[in-house]
Amino acid sequence: MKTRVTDMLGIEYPIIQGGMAWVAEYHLVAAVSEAGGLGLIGAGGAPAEFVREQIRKVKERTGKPFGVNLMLMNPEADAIARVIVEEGVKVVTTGAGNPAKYLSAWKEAGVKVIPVVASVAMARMMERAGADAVVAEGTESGGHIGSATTMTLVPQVVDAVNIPVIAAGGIADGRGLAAAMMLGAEAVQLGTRFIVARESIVHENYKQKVIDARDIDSEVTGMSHGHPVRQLRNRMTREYLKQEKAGVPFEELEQLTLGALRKAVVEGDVVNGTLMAGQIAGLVHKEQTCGEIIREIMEQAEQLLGK
Ligand code: TUI
Repeated sequence: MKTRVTDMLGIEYPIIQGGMAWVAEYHLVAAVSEAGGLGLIGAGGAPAEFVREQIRKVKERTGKPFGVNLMLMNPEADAIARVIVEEGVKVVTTGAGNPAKYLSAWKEAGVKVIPVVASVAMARMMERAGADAVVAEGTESGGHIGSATTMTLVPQVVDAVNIPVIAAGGIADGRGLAAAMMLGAEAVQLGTRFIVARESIVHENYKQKVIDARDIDSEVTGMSHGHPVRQLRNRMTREYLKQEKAGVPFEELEQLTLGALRKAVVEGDVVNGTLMAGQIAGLVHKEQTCGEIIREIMEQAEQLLGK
């Protein structure tokens, strides 16, 4: 299934891994890339030098293409943008903001730039700024989200830009990949299914929560203050939503979530931690290696698309 995205990135299959903070570290990234997809280091809120180490560790494990996801609200975003160039990273995706100020430096260094967008306007702006592709991410996704669904966003972005579009949000199997192709996407980005990958260092408790989740088990916190984050329902979301409804200010609510993603991923605290995951968690039933996940998705999609 060759597309402009597989050609541009030099990957075997049109599957890229979401840049999940704490989750997408070098073990997962190298495993996804080795399996023929594109692994992406999730810089999240990490310091620049940590990201540099991660890049070097991925290079020790695989000679295949991989990238870095830069979360633009990271206070060290400028420094990470430089590390990406210094370490010769070939692909960058960005999230939670507008990466325009880094584009010229990245383009000069030959880095392929793929901003994650949640609207047609942002996709157009990124194409004009020189982006090589965009990820159109629907509200079904885990983590920080926009409001349009994948089904509505992807074809509208496809019609609005000439650069390739990668679909994200609510995709976890071959049916999702086939559907995304039908909407005009040239690859898909998956997060939730890779949380439970065998090579993912996510704590067993968090993986089990994803595996046990049903279709309606995610909540969106932070909607009222413009920072909507999708995560699995637990005591943390109940408390957050209760306080949010009562009008507790953003700064105080932030105290609740400080360090909560780390707590979930590293410590396995599924009660007070933030269990970011997409609505498709209900479709994710077991832990598998990245190779098994990618092969299964490709076989199913190829059959459906008659390839
Ligand atoms: O970035 C993501 N997903 C994320 S980032 C993240 S870390 C975090 N943790 C707690 C609170 C907030 C963030 C967890 N998940 N996905 C890509 C994405 N980008 N989704 C939506 C957007 C987006 C939103 C607005 C992109 C651009 C944008 O434009 C803003 C502007 O500056 O115009």
